[in-house]
Amino acid sequence: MPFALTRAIPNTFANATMQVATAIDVALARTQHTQYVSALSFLDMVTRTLPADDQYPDCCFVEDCAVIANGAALITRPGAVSRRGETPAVRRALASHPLIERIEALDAPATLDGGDCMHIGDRMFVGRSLRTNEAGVARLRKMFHDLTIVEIPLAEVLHLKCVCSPLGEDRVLLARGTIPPEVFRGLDVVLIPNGESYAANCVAHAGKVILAEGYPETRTELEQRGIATIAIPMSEIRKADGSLTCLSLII
Ligand code: CIR
Repeated sequence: MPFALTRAIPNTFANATMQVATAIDVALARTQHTQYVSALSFLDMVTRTLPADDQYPDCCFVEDCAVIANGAALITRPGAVSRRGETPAVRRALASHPLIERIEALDAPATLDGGDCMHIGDRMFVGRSLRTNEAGVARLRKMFHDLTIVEIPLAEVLHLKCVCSPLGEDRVLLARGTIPPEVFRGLDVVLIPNGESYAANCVAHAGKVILAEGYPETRTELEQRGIATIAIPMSEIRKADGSLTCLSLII
């Protein structure tokens, strides 16, 4: 059974880095986070939620703190200085997990956010964003030398997974008009309208998907392929420029 690590919403969440809308309702964000954790159970995952740390308003976005593949975890050095102190708690939690055999950490000047990394099959796609630099990508290559690392230049979005996410081992969900589909050669690319690009970030496992509420065309695209969906409200998480994958690290 897969394991998902999450971290609670801190009291300081309204001060999150890179907000895309104002007036975050922290209490509502907590309700939405609880719904997210319950939805992970719909995907048959075992969950563990770390306590929040009010020193770090973005600490619920654990995805950015590590990249996990094939039993190895690379602890990142987040691109936003305000987020660098989030990683030790995540490292401790991963270190005690029986499926993690190797843990290494990024050193300065490298920066890398987990939201820029997407592992599908024998490839790891990595976005070169404002958060992930060349040294970060080089370290990723070294750590995951058994995978083919495919670098994707990014503009206009915070992270790679703002516009795409894995739908299993051979399929990817992608917002039309963002990354050229040819980048995902050999995969079944499920294109969704650019107007629904927020829904391109979903959490998939075992033929089921959690997606953000309010994206009917994406939901239909998925269900037409026989994928069971659960849609959850994400309004407050989104205001902090967060989406579904950002809230968990899955082993
Ligand atoms: C940040 O600016 O880092 C946070 N407010 C949002 C992080 C979202 N994480 C993700 O997409 N992986």
